[in-house]
Amino acid sequence: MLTYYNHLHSDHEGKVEMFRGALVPCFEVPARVDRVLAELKKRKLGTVLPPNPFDDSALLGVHSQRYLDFLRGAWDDWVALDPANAKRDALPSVWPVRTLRSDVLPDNFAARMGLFSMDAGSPLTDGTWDAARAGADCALSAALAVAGGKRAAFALTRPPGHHAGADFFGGYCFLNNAALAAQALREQGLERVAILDIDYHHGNGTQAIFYERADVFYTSIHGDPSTEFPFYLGYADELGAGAGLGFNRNWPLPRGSGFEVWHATLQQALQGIAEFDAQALVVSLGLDTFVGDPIAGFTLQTRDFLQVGADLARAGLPTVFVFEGGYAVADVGVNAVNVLQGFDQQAVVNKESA
Ligand code: OKP
Ligand code: ZN
Repeated sequence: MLTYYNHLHSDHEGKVEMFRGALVPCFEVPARVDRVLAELKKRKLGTVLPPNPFDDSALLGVHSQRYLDFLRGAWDDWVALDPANAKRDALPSVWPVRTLRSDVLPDNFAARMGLFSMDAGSPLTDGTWDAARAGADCALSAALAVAGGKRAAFALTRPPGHHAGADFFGGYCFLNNAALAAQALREQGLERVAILDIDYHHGNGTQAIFYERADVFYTSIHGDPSTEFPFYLGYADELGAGAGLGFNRNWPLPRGSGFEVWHATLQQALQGIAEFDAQALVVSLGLDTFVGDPIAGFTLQTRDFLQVGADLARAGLPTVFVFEGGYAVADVGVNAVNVLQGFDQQAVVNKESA
């Protein structure tokens, strides 16, 4: 598996997130990606490369200019408020909900943090921009490799991306790597791109970015938003809007669901991708469906991830994998690489029987 590894990922290292009224240690830690890299190397699963650099303009197909300008300068603005902030993560605490204005850009930093975010669980740090920006390069590099004829490529990066919208961060995400990959595939001339999101959490950012478009089909299997983050999106009745009507499909499952029901649902999601007649596939690869995940509620086992990879390969599409969640740090490497190895093994079988 051709892997683009974000060598700057550990520059983003949040200390705390707001959870149930307390600041608790972050779940989204650098060791997550370190584990995946170590397991890839242990199994000698293909080549690991640094990303190719892309111009900031490559982000504008997905994110707004004013959001990118905010994110690039946010840490310096935070420290300018008070030099002591250099030792503290920046977290938002106020948001423009219904009836408040989000068209005006406030000068106040806290106000801008709230304007461009959705939760208080996503600390912004000294290295957040550099890490997220290099992650975007990984996703774009993987997309270009696949557009250029590679069967598959993997963007191994953090922070994750699928909760980040066109102009907001949240759910540990800052730049939407999967959306960037899908948009890059479109710009390389692939007419219909499918995004399959198998993270435990619904990818609200990705869905919203493509909600009114017919050229990118988003489908996701996730914990029921009625009880699970991100709560305010991810229901089964969200089918797309305008030209995008019919090009969004959600598969919420109750907390506690196991592999049998999850796997049957995967077949339905893949069927939707086949009916859409996708020319390429982007997989938002979250491993937080694992039974041991500390912040999620499905019960997939380590061996199940091999099967998941094989099923994805059977779809027969050029595939970009983008690393998302998975917080059982000791297991996330084996689980992620099981998907990739399952995919590679099945891809060989496909080829031989073609
Ligand atoms: C990001 B990704 C736990 C609260 C949950 C948000 C979860 C974001 C998950 N303390 N906070 O989809 O894996
Ligand atoms: Zn998740």
